Amino acid sequence: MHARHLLLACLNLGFLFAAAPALAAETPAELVERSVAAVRRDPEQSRALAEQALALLAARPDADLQVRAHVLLCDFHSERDRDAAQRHAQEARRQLPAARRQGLQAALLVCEGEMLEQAGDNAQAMPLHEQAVAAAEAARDDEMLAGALFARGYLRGVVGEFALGLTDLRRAYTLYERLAMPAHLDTTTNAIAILYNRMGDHAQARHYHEASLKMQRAQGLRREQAVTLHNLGRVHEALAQWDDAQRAFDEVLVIGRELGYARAQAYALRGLASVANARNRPDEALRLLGEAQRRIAPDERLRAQILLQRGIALRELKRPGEASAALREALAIFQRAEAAAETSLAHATLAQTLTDLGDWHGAHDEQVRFKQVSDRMLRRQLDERFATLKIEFDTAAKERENALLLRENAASERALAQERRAGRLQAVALALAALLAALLAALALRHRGTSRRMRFLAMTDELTGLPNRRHMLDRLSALLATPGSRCAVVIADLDHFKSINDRHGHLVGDDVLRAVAGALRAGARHPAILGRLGGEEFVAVLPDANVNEALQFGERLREAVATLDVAQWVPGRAITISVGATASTPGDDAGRMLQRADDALYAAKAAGRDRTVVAPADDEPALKAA
Ligand code: GH3
Ligand code: MG
Ligand code: MG
Repeated sequence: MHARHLLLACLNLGFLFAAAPALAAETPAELVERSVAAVRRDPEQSRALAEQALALLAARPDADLQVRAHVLLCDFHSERDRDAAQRHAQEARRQLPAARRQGLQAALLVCEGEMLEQAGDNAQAMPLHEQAVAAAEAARDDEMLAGALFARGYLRGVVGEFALGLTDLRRAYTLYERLAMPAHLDTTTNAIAILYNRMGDHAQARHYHEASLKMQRAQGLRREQAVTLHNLGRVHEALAQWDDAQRAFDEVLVIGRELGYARAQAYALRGLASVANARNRPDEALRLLGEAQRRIAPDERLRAQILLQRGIALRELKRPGEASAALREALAIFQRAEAAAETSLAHATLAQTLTDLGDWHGAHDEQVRFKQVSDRMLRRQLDERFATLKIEFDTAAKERENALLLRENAASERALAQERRAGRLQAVALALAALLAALLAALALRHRGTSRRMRFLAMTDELTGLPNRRHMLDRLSALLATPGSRCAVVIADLDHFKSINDRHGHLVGDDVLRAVAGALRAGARHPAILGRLGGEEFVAVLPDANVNEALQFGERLREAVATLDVAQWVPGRAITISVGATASTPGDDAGRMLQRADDALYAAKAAGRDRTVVAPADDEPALKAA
């Protein structure tokens, strides 16, 4: 009935579909390619090209190409010449073991299944389509798989397994989409529409057909338009939209004539006959059916469709005997093909015809069968609609789940990558931190050394290496701050030192200062602390010392300097120092002690130098010289 074969003509050659440019000297591969491309526009040319390719391949065998060409010819003949189709299928099967492309087996199985369908043997055809799907899946050949799924899905629709059929067709659709095969997408859309129509969901069917028709018109695909228009006509027929149905079938007829496409013409004429019957024009219907009959090739389903319409027309023409004969013949074919809708319609018409004949018993039987078949069909349609909804829901859920999984995978991969990156960064950061820590430690060490040195430098007199004035004042203050402690301070000043500088130069003066510092250091024994106050003045702090001890200490210093040999710097000259000393009093401070010692020193200078003078206690007015 439906333009199943028109669809299949486009379908099974999917693996070869590619528009090939016409070349001058063509290889078998190019011929096969062009043959595939021509399937849609010009089946006769397609056949001629496939035969040409086979002729060339006889001299230069190539199993893949030979199998392809034979499958092409199998497809071509399956609609026209069963024996020829059979021969090509056998030839393809013989050469298949030598072919490299494992998936080719699926295409062959599909054509073999198709031949059985053409013979009205759907029960035998189904296992072949199932094998085709399995073979394509095993070969991981998406193109072949799409073709096999298409064939199986279509047939499942025919036998009323709508939900499963829809699943197959949708899988085929997805594969064709992925393979970027728009023409096959279109064919699949058509098949989905046909299936909806069978399911009784005419609105969906019409929607799919119209979408597909629009695309085909835009691309100028005349042959495909004929197929779609015919199917659209069938939808209108089912919905009793007779004007629309007529318009569709008329156009199919026009295209069929334009393309010399006999099968399309036969289908269109059957459709127009159905419209004529609906409009109570049985004569016209019979005429149209007669024309259709003359055009058809071995297509049992179409023959049964024609017989059904003939039966309707003949009954209308009050020729119930002929009508019942036609209807019974149609019924047998429909029943074998498990075509529920047509079987049901044939039963109903036969019941009426038998009533006309006065065969009440037979009429009743047919009425009962009609009820059974139509009830079963309706139940099935309902069940399948539910199943379809469930599959749609499951598919949508699965897709969502897959999308979610994909997203999750992507996310966890991103997370892993980030973790790895973070890990690397962490390692780098750790290394940098360690390096930094080492640097800081080194810097800190150096800083500590530096600051210690700086501190040392800050507290040390550069010239002599003795503690400087600040250091000495700190030490003295610290001593004085200790409760109950006492100490003495001694200041020594070189006598007439300026004259050394003046006579021998400043550098010699420095040398002499260093030599004196050495002598003083030697003279000032522990626990005395010796430092340089500045210029040519030195100071000593004597912990736990009284005035007498300070005096003795001063004298020792003076002797140490006096015995110093400075001939190398200032030949013929002795160095002397004047010393001022003082002892601490309770509550004393560094400033006051230094001042007293300095006063004593001044007194020593004034008294003629080269001597030690002890400062009197605060209440003593005079200075005591040693
Ligand atoms: P008096 O006996 O009165 O102390 O006489 P004086 O010349 O030693 O004392 P005065 O205060 O007049 O001179 C001190 C000189 O010491 C002046 C200065 O040039 C010199 N002097 C101070 N510090 C240094 C120094 O670090 N190196 C050298 N070479 N000379 C210095
Ligand atoms: Mg001085
Ligand atoms: Mg001096």
